[in-house]
Amino acid sequence: MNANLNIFNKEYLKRNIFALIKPPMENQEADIQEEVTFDIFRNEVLKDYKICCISRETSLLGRKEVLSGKAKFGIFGDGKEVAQVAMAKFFKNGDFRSGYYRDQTFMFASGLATVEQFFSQLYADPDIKNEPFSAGRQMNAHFATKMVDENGDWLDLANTKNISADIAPTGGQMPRALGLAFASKFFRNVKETHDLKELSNNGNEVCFCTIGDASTSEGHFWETMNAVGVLQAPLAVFVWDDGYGISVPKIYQTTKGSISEALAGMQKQDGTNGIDIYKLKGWDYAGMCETLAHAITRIRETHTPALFHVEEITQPQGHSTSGSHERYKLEERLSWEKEWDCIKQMRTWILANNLAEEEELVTIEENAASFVKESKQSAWKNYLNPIKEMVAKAVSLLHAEANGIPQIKRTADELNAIREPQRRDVLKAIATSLDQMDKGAASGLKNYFDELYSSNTKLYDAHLYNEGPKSALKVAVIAANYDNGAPIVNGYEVLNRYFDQLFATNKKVAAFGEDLGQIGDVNQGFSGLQEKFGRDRIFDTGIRELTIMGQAIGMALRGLRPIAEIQYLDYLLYGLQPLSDDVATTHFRTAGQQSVPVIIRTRGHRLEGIWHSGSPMGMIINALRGMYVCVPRNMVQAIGMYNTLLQSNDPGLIIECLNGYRLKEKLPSNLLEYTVPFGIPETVNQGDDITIVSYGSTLRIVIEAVDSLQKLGISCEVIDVQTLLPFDINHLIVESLKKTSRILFVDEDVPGGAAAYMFNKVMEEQGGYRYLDVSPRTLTGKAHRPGYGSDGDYFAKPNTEDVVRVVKEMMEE
Ligand SMILES: Cc1ncc(C[n+]2csc(CCOP(=O)(O)OP(=O)(O)O)c2C)c(N)n1
Repeated sequence: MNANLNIFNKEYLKRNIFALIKPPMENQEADIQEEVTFDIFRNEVLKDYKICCISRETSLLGRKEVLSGKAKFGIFGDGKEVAQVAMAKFFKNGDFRSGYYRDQTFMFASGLATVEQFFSQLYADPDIKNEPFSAGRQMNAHFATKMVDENGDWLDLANTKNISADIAPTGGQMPRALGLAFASKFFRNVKETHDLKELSNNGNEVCFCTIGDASTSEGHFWETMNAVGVLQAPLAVFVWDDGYGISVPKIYQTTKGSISEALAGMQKQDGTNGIDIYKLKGWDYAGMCETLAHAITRIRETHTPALFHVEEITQPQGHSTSGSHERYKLEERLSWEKEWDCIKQMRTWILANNLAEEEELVTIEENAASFVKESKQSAWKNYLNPIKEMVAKAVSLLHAEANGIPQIKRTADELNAIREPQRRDVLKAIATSLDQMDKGAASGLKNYFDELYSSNTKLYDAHLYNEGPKSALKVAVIAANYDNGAPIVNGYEVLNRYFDQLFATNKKVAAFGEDLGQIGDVNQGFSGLQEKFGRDRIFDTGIRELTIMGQAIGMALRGLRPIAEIQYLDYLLYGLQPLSDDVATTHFRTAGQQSVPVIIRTRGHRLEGIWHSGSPMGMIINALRGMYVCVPRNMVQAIGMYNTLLQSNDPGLIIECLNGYRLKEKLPSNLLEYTVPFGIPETVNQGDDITIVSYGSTLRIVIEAVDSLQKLGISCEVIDVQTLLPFDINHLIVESLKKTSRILFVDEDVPGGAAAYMFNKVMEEQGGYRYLDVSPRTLTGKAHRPGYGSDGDYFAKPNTEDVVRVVKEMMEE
């Protein structure tokens, strides 16, 4: 017997019994009869062994399904089974998981996924009843649980086990994990939230996070570990260390080849912050249960984060279905992996400790195999039957309406003969046949095509944004009111008064970012408010844009209303990845089951120098489909946008004008009520000769130019688009163009950036080309960034004289 195995003895049993069975026995008397305890212990172990066997069979059969062509790609959790049944024991109601594609066993053990559902996702079944994680949108093993209902109300997350939707970019789960854990700290510390019983049990939840050893090379991992070490939030990070990132071994990934060694300086000591670090062996069931029992309790109670470096994990089938690991693993490693397969080791341990007879284990294994086979078949039937029905109906209509055209009959027969048809086969067969028929002849077929096209398009396209009552586009429009003699104040003071009122009335709101707490942000929007509302709601963060975004994501998923700040728009790039990959896809990739209403606040457009003048709007709007992008021309408009977002479940980015904080604005009297509707441009100057479309800081340049042009007898209509996403949903701009027949799009992005996007929207989507008398134009910034100083700005960004010149040219054309 191998000396590394925990052989059962009385002392060991006692320790492990309590580690293993504590959760179900919480209400029992302490001195339980040892025999009774032993039975419970034994059953618990065998139940776990069964889940491991089921999960392994799922991996083996799953791979076969891909290799036989029934699914496109497969990635499985074989080799991680034992560690994950151990981990799942301590995952309680109210807890969250932010993980990656290896966690099927954890999902099975937590009761959050069935094998049948796993196969439905492998087949990309778009029926959410069969595939409840993403309705066929995500690759297999990308899990999620439902967190909001159809009305956009948060479910009782404090009493369910919760899975934030997985994403494929390695390490992308880390920033979100920080936020999910941090939300518990917020709920614990902000007493006003203690009545939000459905969202948190006073912050007693743990966020379980999983990551592969190679993905710890990502900056996301390091930034998260540092941030959580500082913040002291209840985060449990499990590193599944199988030694490789696809083919690249960990000596090329991690300093000293060990993530726990590399992180040692972050180890929490008496009287310091930091993280607890544990080393576990992925085949050591009893050892893992024992450590986790006390470690997770400590995280829950003390909010001390921990890293579990789970070593000696294997990958029996290699990384994924994309290749075989025999290509890059040495024979020695492959045979070590066989010997140290966690299920094999757990089996040996069970037998060595007399927890079961060989026969009993064989029965468990055989039952697991047949159960997985049945689940797989059932998932396949569920997936295929609706398509077969479509095929049958299409074939019968094709025959009925072929009107003697042989090619159509052939198409029908070919469609009928496909063994594993897909929706697109049906649509293609009908579409190509309709092309050969007289228009209007095949009405049944045409109707069926339209029906299929629309229902399937919805199946694959819906939920990019909230579509129900919590859509930002459904927020009631309320205008700003002004009292007689309303004060005229600086832009930053308008914001400051608004945030003051907001924090006094909405306990779910938090604001954070670099220099946002103590000094109240670099432009004083939050000046004095930390003192008033406390450090738990308004606070400074480290310089870590990526995880500031993650902090917001996790909080928003848990029903809070974070306003997370990126100090300058130029630094949004550091935080763009989680916004693009995570925020913008959350509602879509969960088919509407999760919402992440973050508000990202930043300031940008022209000021001074290469990194305080950026307006990379084209990049942003192309990266953030799934978020709303607001470009207010002043702070009063910005507040209306904050109000709109706060009433909805949609995520949004608000870019305040960096040069607008000291400009005077009239203070509205209904700061908390008025809203700015999204996608509705505002005409800020009426005119007849030319339409000028712009937004943000450039708008002021345009207005200056318009005054000069007026003197030259040219009358300009100026339109502020207000939001780039969405863009002019009622096509108001083309109405202006109908009147003026000339149009100029002005912004300070690079050529081909957001101005080109606006141009495309108006010309193609709104059919603006029909109303043009002269060629439409864009006036943008230069391709390079502005040099420092006012002249740098003048020669790089469009200025008043440029607008005047271009408009005059267009008038003379
Ligand atoms: C940002 C990013 N880069 C590269 C990839 C491609 N990729 C997918 S998995 C993987 C290796 C991950 O290895 P590890 O973190 O050890 O996890 P394992 O798959 O071994 O469990 C790579 C490089 C990706 N998904 N995302």
